[in-house]
Amino acid sequence: MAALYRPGLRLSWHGLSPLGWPSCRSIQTLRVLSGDLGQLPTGIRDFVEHSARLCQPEGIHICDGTEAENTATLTLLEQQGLIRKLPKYNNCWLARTDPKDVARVESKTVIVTPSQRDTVPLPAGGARGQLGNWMSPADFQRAVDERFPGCMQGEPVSKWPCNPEKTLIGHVPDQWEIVSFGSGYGGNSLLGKKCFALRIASRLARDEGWLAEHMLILGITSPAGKKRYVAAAFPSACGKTNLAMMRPALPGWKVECVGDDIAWMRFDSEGRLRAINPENGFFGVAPGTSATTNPNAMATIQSNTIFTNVAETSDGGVYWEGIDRPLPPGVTVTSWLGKPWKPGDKEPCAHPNSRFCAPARQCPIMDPAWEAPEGVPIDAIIFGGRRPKGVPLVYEAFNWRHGVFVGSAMRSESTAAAEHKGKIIMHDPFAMRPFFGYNFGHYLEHWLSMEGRKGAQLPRIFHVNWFRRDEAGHFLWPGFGENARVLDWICRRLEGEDSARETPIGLVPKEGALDLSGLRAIDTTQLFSLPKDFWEQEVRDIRSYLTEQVNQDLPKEVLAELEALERRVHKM
Ligand code: SAT
Ligand code: MN
Repeated sequence: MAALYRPGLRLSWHGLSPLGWPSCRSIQTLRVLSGDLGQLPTGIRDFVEHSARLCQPEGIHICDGTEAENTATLTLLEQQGLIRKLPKYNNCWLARTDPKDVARVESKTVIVTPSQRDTVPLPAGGARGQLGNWMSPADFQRAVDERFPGCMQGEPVSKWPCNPEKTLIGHVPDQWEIVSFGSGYGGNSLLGKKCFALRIASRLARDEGWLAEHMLILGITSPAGKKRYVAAAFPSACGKTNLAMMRPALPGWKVECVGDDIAWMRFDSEGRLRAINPENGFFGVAPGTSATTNPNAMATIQSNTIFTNVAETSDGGVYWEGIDRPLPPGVTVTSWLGKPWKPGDKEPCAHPNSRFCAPARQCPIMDPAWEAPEGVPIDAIIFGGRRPKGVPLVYEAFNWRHGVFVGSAMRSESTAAAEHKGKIIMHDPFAMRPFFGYNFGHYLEHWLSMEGRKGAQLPRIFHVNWFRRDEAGHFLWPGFGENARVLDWICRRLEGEDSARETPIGLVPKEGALDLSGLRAIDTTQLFSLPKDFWEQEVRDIRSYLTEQVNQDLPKEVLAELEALERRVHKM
């Protein structure tokens, strides 16, 4: 799998890329199987022709985005044995990837700029940088020369063409260019997603004064009919899709979905922050998705959906851990590895990062404005993570600057969406660690600069944690639809309600301010407790992370917020 991508924004092609693509080995006639090269804008045509001469595919297909094209592509993939039909549903398909090609590969994802510091901060004391990978233009050129010439020649040998040893996902922000080699997995190969809509777009956003963020967008309407929109950043596989499609457990509330993964946000002429979802569908984690945890996702994926690395039932359906659906008598399961599987087996039937890919318009609760070009007005930004200990259910930042610090200090249990192993608490500032398109210190400056924008009505910033556990390891909060109770408190805070009390880390709901009616035995004392020893350790960890990793590029405002938190925690 090799892909070259140039977003069509302000496309330019200089004949020879400034990086200097490898020279073509032979100038053969290009075989266009479908579409008309002559109809393409000159820049795109040059790019296609150059890429084809480089990679030497047997033919070129120019996409037209029609339903007929979609059907023909699915049929071709089925004939080649790459996908199989799931007869239980309407136009649903199963793809089993090479077991070595199942997640994003952060270690092989690079940003190419002449100066290293434009891409990443230089860590203190020679520590290994954790905020992205920089590659020099010369090294990148060599890497491209090694991989691309003739890479599309001949028949693919394996059913799932990939090249894990040579995988490389390169971004050249100065040219708005993405070069991906060796992986067919979502975030590595759907280049409009993380590569463009986050990494390249975050750089564009910095240059042009807007924000490209790893955030869901949802609309929430109160029983009184007041509608608000919020954007929320959580690391991958932390329940963003579940929150974006939530069925509120509180009577009278309505949630509508604008997007579940990426938000592009800019201030309009009235100073309101407006957000659009740049995606057309959902690429959600299958395990854990069920009629209980996310009924709207389950409704969305009944038709026109491609499943990857889930298990298959003998009656032509799908299956995964946490689907919460007993197997009908006589129905057997084949695992994502194509092996017989039965409940109780040690290995999971679906890969933990197995996915569904479905059109957004099929979600029963898409917001009427989800495709509105002007975007929806954002009143609150929510940060969150998977924190088993110490971090309360919800708190509000004191102000924008404190909120930016809260985003910079985000941490979460590691995710199956990347190659990390085991459950460790990882720093994931703004849930953007794998997706920054430029130096994180400069990104922080950019966020801080929003405060100085004339007329900007800054959204309020909150932090949530649905995942706190008690001593015995049980979740202290039921989560899912019950999270509407937290959104209710957030909405009341936005209305100006005096329902918060100050703590050293931020503003938490006053006693009784969180609507817990109808919920059994919630231990709010534990849920909101702030153990001093935990927070002392937390600020130590945040300090060593920010000072070591962001080092010289850490804005003084963020350092000042950290020091203020240290002082408040010290006095606890
Ligand atoms: O892994 S993907 O980038 O395809 C999806 C995600 O992490 O949100
Ligand atoms: Mn994501």
